[in-house]
Order: sequence, then C-alpha cells, then structure tokens
Amino acid sequence: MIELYYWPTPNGHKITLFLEEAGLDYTIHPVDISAGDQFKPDFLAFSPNNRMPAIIDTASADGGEAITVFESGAILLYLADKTGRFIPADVRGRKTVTEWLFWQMGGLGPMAGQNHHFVQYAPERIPYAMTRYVNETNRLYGVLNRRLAGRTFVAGDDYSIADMAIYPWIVPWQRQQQNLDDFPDLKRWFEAVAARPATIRAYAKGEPLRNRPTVTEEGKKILFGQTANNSPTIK
Ligand SMILES: N[C@@H](CCC(=O)N[C@@H](CS)C(=O)NCC(=O)O)C(=O)O
Repeated sequence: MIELYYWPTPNGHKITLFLEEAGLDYTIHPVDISAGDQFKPDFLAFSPNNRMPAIIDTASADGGEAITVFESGAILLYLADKTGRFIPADVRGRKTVTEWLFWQMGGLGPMAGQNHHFVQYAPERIPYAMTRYVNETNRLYGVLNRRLAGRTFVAGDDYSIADMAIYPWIVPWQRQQQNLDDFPDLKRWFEAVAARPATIRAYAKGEPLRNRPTVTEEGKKILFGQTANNSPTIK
C-alpha cells in the first residue's frame, strides 16, 4: 500500500498519474498547503523540505520496514523501479527518461512555478520578473515541442515517468501565458496524455479537494513568507 501525502497541484498530480497508470493500491492523505499542513511534525519527519508530495510505501520490495520518499522526481523513480514500469530497463532508454525527468524537475517545474508566482500571486506587478519567467516558460515549451516532433512520447514510443512529470506543468498553459497552438507537436502529445483513462482518473481524484482555491489569501502568508528563520518549522 502506498500512503500518498498530496494536494491537487502539478507536483501532486504527477504521483496520482503514476499510481493510476500502474493500478497500485493507495490512500490519499490531504496536505492542505494553504492551511499549513506541510509544517505538521508528523509530515516533516519524512518530508523535511515542508513540501508535498511525499509517500510512505508500507509494502517495500525488500520486505523491510516502510520506506518514505519525498521530492516528486524521486517518488516517480522509486515507483518505476518498484513496479518495473514506465522506465526502460536498458541503460540507454533509462538514461533518456531520466534526462527528461530531470529537465522537468530542474527546468520546467521551477521556471513555470516562478511564472505562476509573479504572474498570478505576487502582491505587486514586477514586469521584469513576469517577462523573465513567461519567456523562459516559452523557451522550454519550444524545447519540448522540438523533442516531440516525430515522437509519440517524450522518451520515444513508450509512455514514461518523464511524460508524467511534464504533463501536469503544461495543464496550466493559459495561466502561464502560453499558446499551445504555437507548439503543434506539444499540443498533439498533450491531448494524447489528457485522453488516457488513467489521466482522467488521476485528476478526478483531486477534485474533492478542490473545494477551495489551491492558494488562499490566508495561505499566501504561509506559502510566500518562508525563510530559514521564519517559517512554522522553527519553533
Ligand atoms: N521539488 C519539489 C517541489 C514540491 C512543491 O513545491 N510542492 C508545493 C506545492 S506544488 C508545496 O508543497 N508547497 C508548500 C510550501 O510552499 O510550504 C517536488 O517536486 O516534490
């Protein structure tokens, strides 16, 4: 059984995408990030960066005690290794999937995240910051579009954890101020992933938690003021 600590954000959706594709048993434990659940001591004990998603695998492959994993990329790799699915076993195929997984973790995720921050949430309009991150998001969409030309999925013929990491960060393309029509191969891939039954089930799993905005006004005080010495982690 996988205990999934989750909130319906792009990083959270990555993991439900995997779990639904693989048909693994899992239980969702909501981590309402606008309410500060990510600072609860029980959660911080295995997710020390006060971020979700995180998992606890109570049926680890080695039969030992439960295994905890934080960081969405690490979770996807862990689950792929556990099941032997959505990552090729051969060295070249595995290399390609990890390249694009890390491209998402180190590029698309952080850049689109700053795009969301400055375009949507920042209390003041800072045109330089907005342009910087909208442009960088645009550049990354171009890289992905070129990669998908002549390929069904990011790593080739097979759907992989690289697609699962990337897709949720393309879903908000409009609020990232992008136009999918400018990226025809990306758009074709996006529509194909969106139509997968497991994708539809994964997003439906998040719906019951969407009864309040992901980031509330109260939540902004919790989410956007954190420093080393100023966060609910520090007692
Ligand atoms: N690199 C991390 C990022 C996770 C992340 O940023 N999670 C956000 C929501 S998408 C969160 O939990 N935020 C809580 C906070 O900022 O206190 C991952 O990929 O797992």
